[in-house]
This record gives sequence, structure tokens and C-alpha cells, in this order.
Amino acid sequence: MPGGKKETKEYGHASGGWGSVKAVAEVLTREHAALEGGRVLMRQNKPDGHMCTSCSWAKPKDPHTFEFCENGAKATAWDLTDKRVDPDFFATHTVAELETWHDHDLEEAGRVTSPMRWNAQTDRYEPVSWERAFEEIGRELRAIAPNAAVFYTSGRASLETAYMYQLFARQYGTNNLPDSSNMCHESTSVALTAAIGVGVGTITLDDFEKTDLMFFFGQNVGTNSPRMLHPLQDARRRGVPIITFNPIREPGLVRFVNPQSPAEMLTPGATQISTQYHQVKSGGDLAAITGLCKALLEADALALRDSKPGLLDRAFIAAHTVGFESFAAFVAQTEWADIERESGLTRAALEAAAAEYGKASAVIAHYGMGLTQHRLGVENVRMLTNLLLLRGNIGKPGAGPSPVRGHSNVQGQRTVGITEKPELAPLDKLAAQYGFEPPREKGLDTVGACKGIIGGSVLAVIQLGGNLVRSVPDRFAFEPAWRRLRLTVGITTKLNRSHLVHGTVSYILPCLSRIERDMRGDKPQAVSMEDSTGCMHGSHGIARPAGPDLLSEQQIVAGIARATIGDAGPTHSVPWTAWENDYALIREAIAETYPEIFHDFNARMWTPGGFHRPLPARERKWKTKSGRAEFFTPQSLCEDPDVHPIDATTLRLFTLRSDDQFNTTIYSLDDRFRGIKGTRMVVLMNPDDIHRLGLAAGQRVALETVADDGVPRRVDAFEVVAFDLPAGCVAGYFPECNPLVPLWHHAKESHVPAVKSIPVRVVASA
Ligand SMILES: Nc1nc2c(c(=O)[nH]1)N[C@H]1C(S)=C(S)[C@@H](COP(=O)(O)OP(=O)(O)OC[C@H]3O[C@@H](n4cnc5c(=O)[nH]c(N)nc54)[C@H](O)[C@@H]3O)O[C@H]1N2
Ligand SMILES: Nc1nc2c(c(=O)[nH]1)N[C@H]1C(S)=C(S)[C@@H](COP(=O)(O)OP(=O)(O)OC[C@H]3O[C@@H](n4cnc5c(=O)[nH]c(N)nc54)[C@H](O)[C@@H]3O)O[C@H]1N2
Ligand SMILES: [Mo]
Repeated sequence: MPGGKKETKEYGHASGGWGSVKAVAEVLTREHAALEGGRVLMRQNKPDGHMCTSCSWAKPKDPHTFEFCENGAKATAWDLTDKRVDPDFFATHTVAELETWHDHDLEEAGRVTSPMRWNAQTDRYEPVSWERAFEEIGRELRAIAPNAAVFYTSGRASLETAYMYQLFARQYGTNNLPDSSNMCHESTSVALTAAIGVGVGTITLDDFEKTDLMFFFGQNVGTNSPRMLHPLQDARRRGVPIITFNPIREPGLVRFVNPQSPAEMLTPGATQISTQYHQVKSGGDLAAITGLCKALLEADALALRDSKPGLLDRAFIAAHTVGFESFAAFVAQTEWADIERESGLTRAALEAAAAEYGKASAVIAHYGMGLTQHRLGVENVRMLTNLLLLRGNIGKPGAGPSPVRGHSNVQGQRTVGITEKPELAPLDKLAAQYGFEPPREKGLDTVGACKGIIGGSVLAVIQLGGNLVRSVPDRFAFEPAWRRLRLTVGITTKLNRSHLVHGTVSYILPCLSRIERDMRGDKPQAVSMEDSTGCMHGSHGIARPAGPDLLSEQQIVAGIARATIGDAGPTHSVPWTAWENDYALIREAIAETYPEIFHDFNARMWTPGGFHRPLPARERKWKTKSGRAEFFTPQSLCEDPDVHPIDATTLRLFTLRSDDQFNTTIYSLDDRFRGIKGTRMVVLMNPDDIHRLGLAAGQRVALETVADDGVPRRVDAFEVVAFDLPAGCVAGYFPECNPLVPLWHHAKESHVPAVKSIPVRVVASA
């Protein structure tokens, strides 16, 4: 465990500012990447540079000189580091020993440089040639039924790699293509597809210039998509109100100093980001949005009574939607007392927010994991869409839903076929294009894969990025099951827990990072990705590769595919070898499969600002069942209807990211914005709850899940921190709290683990 004494103190400054500059300098220095880092960062998110490996926020066509943020710089430094996990490193440490290391230390050890195979006799990873690795992996995959293998993708791989990977899995014979969005915005994909006929957000960067009001529901912009603070700041300067719903007062949502503006850095001014901040209870959004709608409908009725124009966009509702009456009836019959109790907000506060909404003519609703990672995560997104539909805020300039995506290409991977749902992949097209019969049955998503691994029906897992042993629920059941797998393969840049807890046959296959030069002969290769606003961008790296033995992700996927099913020949026509030598050919193939989105891909990928995929909902064309945008009527206000028993000692735990992590990658143990230093083993509690439960700030406690499935789930050695959050809610860090999440505790339709509403008890440590 990395050292450092735990301290907590309130972060009194705006986000960004000098704190940000200092943090960037520190990480570049620690990773010995200051010189190279500066050169590489200047090309980050530029039309002719590389796309950041951190978040998926949009890249503008006219970038700032420094078009990167503190966390993007950290992600770059993390890959640029001069530390190496090479064959000598593995010769020095057995796997059993490495298992005792902290997650931070594993990744901090540096970049993996050579393909490695685990040796059971020595309990060490040992170097192996790429050809031998591919050959054995291919042999293992051929020896099992295709549906016993799982092909996971974390959201970082490029469009080219993702397209190859799904094609390989399907040619091999399975739709088992879970990905990180299954733990993330799958609630969005399900909800928006049903409501408006596209599974992604409908806004682009231009809409920031035309909007009149923005909502933020459960998204922590200052930490998780900091470059978005720039257009937000511009909008605030135009006087655009921002109304935030979040149980915690996140500094990035409160105030911001642009660290790249010398004028702001030298004067004390900070832009106020949120004009209204509502500390909704975790799991209280369904109620809060019902309250907003109720206040709007009541104000509308009053206006009509006084012969004033109403507040609903009635022409839009009549011409473009179905289901309004049933939804309005639900809202009318819901009592304010229930709304206040479930949301933790007062009627007056919700009316104040609704009054602003009623005045604005173009509204964007940004949201993140605070909505999607609940049992009713899909319904949450549907409710937010209802709110937008009431005033016609979809399909016009400056308005629309804005799911802020996670990983840098997570949205794009789904666009090019990474999905376990056969109906979402162009199977007939692939069949015709490549001359094979793709599997038609539904594959496993992430929760399904976990069940299969625990139940024993899954025998092999290939991870294209990711760290499933840490990121999924029910870790105590998952880890031993993962060890029983026959084959585990990690295609990766760094060492992580999922390589140490491993199967009988286990490989670590190190790949280039996107920031690195990728040469085939003397020809530089480029890749592409889709950002959170549906824009596709080209990307080429300029950094020196971390080692001569590294292959690109495309080469690794091609190598495994060739060894498993062979190169183009009598049974199929995928030219793996040609593709790995020239990515432009992969893009031509993608354009053939998806001509509407990717026509002229190779030319258009360098369009400054990216090229946008067509989204019918932007033109008010609704590809839904009814052919219109669909209102949704909830059953109740309760977001976790089936978690028992709820009593006065049960608290609702939501899991958070710190300012110094990217998912399971822990850059350091500090969380500057929340004032926590030197530890992540904390539970943030409301002072009244601390008192009521007979606990004390600073006390050592254990957290136990409250569920009646007979499985004990407990984590110990946490420390109570008094924090400003609603009574009845507590917060802790992801992934430290993941052993507390039951695997079955997921959104019903989307299967996204409900990691923002875990029922727990906090008890004194024994
Ligand atoms: N630096 C950095 N950037 C990242 C990541 C990272 O780990 N580090 N991860 C990437 C990934 S994969 C993703 S998906 C995104 C995640 O980015 P976000 O969507 O911002 O996800 P979280 O940080 O998990 O939580 C978001 C916010 O939800 C609030 N919240 C919790 N429960 C509720 C609730 O019930 N209602 C409401 N309204 N709010 C709630 C929390 O207080 C928190 O501020 O970020 C991406 N970008
Ligand atoms: N309790 C709780 N659990 C959660 C969440 C939560 O909020 N709370 N959030 C969920 C969300 S939103 C997500 S997206 C998942 C993420 O879950 P995962 O996808 O499993 O995890 P990551 O931490 O994103 O993956 C990190 C690893 O990816 C590898 N990697 C990094 N860069 C590259 C690259 O360029 N190429 C390749 N091949 N590998 C690379 C490195 O080995 C690194 O260790 O976790 C989910 N789990
Ligand atoms: Mo995510």
C-alpha cells in the first residue's frame, strides 16, 4: 500500500486553477515524463493529433493551445512513464507475491513490455513469443464451445480494433461481447432507444452556444469530463443557468477557474457553475423529476386558467409524442409529500427549478452514473426524457439529452458492433460481406458473463483492456470463480489484478497505447474514435513506443483470430493480415458495413471537430415502436423496490470516483476536491447519521450489505468521515466497495449494476 498519512479537509477552492497545474506537473515528474509529456500533450485532442485516452468528451474543431485537462494529462503521463514491467520484473516477483501489492502499485510499476505466459511450476509469468502465445490461445479457444468463451472490451479500443474484435468473436461463433458500457450507460442505450429511437445523446458542441438552460443530473464534470468545463464556462458567461441535482456538492459543479487562462489564474475570479444546486438523495431522482414535472404542469394549468400561454409545448406533444396523458395522470396523482420524502428535496426547491425550466426555450440535460447505476436506471433516463419532451426540448438547436459517456471510445465500440444483442448488430450485412453465418442467439453481457463465470459455464475470458476482477460486483464470489477459468488473456498496457487472479492457462499481452507511434514498415498508422456527442475523430500517436516488442491492439486481435479461425480463405474472407498492416483497409470495411455513418471514412476522419453520425431524433424523426417520441409512465417513485429489509439502520451507499483515479486505475490515494488525502478506505456520512447510529468521525467501521439472499457481504477497516450529504445516504469509493454489491442488484432492463444505491449498514469494527 502506498504510504501517506490520511487527512481530510474541505476543499475551499474552485476546481481547475493552480491546483490543477500543480497536479499535472506532479504526475509528469513522478512518471519521469516531463519532457516527452509536454510535447505529447500539445498534440492532445487536436484535429491532427491523438485523442486523449481518458474521457470521451467532445473535441472542438478550433481547439485551445492546451486542449487537455488535468485528468487527461494524468492519463497521458500514466502511459508515457519510463517505468517498465519487463521479463526481469516478472522473474523477480511470483504472482502470489504480486497479489499482496496494492492496485495502485501494480499499475505504477510501469508498462508491460513483452508477452508473458504464466508458469504453474514457478508461479511466475515468463516471456513467450507472440507466435506461441497466439497459437496456444487459438488452440484453447478451438477446444471449447464458442459460447463458453467471453470477449470483453473496456471502452478504450479504437473503432478499427473494436470492429475486428466483434467480427472475430462472431466468426468464431459467439455473441458473447460484453463491454464496459454494460456497467455504465447501457441504461441510456435502452431508455433512449425506446423513447426517441436513438441510443445516444443528441447534442453536439454547437448546441452549447444555443442553449438557454442546462441540467446536470448525477455527473461529476470537474473530475470525469473536465474539458467540458470550458463550454460550460462560456455558457455561464452568456448568463445560461445551470441547475444541478447531486447528493454531494462537487467542486467542479460549484465553481471553476480555467487553468489555461492566464487572466483568470492571476485574478481571484472564478466562474460560478451551478446557479441552483439540489442535494437530492441518492436514488431520489425519479421523485425529483416527477416533482419538476408536477410543478411545471401545475404552473401550466394556472397560466391557462388566467388565459396566458401555457408552459407545455402542446404542438410538439401533439405532433411528435405518445403517452402524454398517462404520464400526466401519474404526475397529477402523485402527492407532494411523497415526492419530498423520496427525493429529500422541498416542494419549494423543485418549484424554483421548474420555474427556470419553464422560462427557457432550449434546454440540455446532462447526466451520468448518478442516473444510470440504479435498479431503475433505465426509468431514470426515461423520466429525464419526459421532462425534455414536455417542452419540446429534443430535436431543436440548443436542446436535448446529453449522456456524458465514460471511456474515450465506449460509444464508438457499440456503433461498430460490440454488443451481445444480435438485433443491434448488422448480422445479415456481416454474413454477406464476409461469407459466413454469424450466430443469431443472444450473447452474454457483463452481468451474464459474471454469472457464467461463477456458475462454471464460461471457461475462457479475453479482456481487451479492463480489469473485471476489480470492476464487477460481488468480488468475493467472482475472484475464486475467475481462478477456476481455463483460459484468461489480458490485452493490456499495464499490470492489474485481473492478470494476477487468473485461469489455468493465462497470458498477458502488452499493446501500444494510442498516444504512441504505430508504424507498419515506414507507414504510420492512424486510428479513430467516437466522442460523447457522436462525432468521429482520427488519431495518431507521436510518442516513442514503450518497448520494441509491443504490438498494436489490431495486430493482437488479428494474431488471435488467425490462430483460431485462419486468415482469409475458403471459409471466410476476412483478410486479417492485410488489415493489421494497413488500418485504412479496416476503415473501408467499416464503411461498407455502415455506409450511412462511415461513408468516405478515410477522408472524413480528419475533419476538424470530427464528422457527426446521422441521428434521426435530431431531425425529429423517431425510430421508435410507435414512430413517435414516447412518454413513459413509472410505477412508483421508489428506485429500489425489491431491496429488503429496509429499517432505520439501513443506509444507501453510492460508490464514487476520486479526483485521482480512472476507474480501477488509481493514480494516487488522494481526492483533492473532496478534501481526502492518503486513503480511499473511507465512508462519507451525514453528521446526524453518525450521531444517530452511535458512531464517531474517525472511527474504524465495517460496511455490511443488507440483503436477504443469505450471502454475507462485508468490508472492514473503513474510516468514518463526516461529510455534507443527505441523511440516509453514505458514499464510498469504487472499486473498494465492490464486494458489497450483489451481482443481482442491477438495473432490471439494462443490467447495469446498481452501484449508486447499495443498501448497507455501517457497524463498529470488531
Ligand atoms: N478522471 C476520470 N475520468 C473519468 C473516469 C474516471 O474514473 N476518472 N471514468 C470514466 C467513466 S468509465 C465514466 S462512466 C464516467 C463516469 O462519470 P460520472 O457519470 O460523473 O460518474 P461517477 O463519478 O460515478 O458519479 C457521478 C456523480 O453522481 C453523483 N450521484 C451518486 N448517486 C446519485 C443519485 O442517485 N442521483 C444523482 N443525481 N447523483 C448521484 C455522485 O455524487 C457523483 O458526483 O467518467 C469517465 N471519466
Ligand atoms: N462500484 C462501482 N463499480 C463500477 C463503477 C462504479 O461507479 N462503481 N463504474 C463502472 C463503469 S462506469 C465502468 S466503465 C467499469 C470499468 O471497468 P473496466 O473496463 O473493467 O476497467 P478499467 O478500470 O476501465 O480498465 C483499466 C485497465 O485497462 C487497461 N488499459 C488501459 N489502457 C489501455 C489500452 O489503451 N489498451 C488496452 N488494451 N488496455 C488498456 C489497463 O490494464 C487498466 O488496468 O467499472 C464499473 N464498475
Ligand atoms: Mo464507464
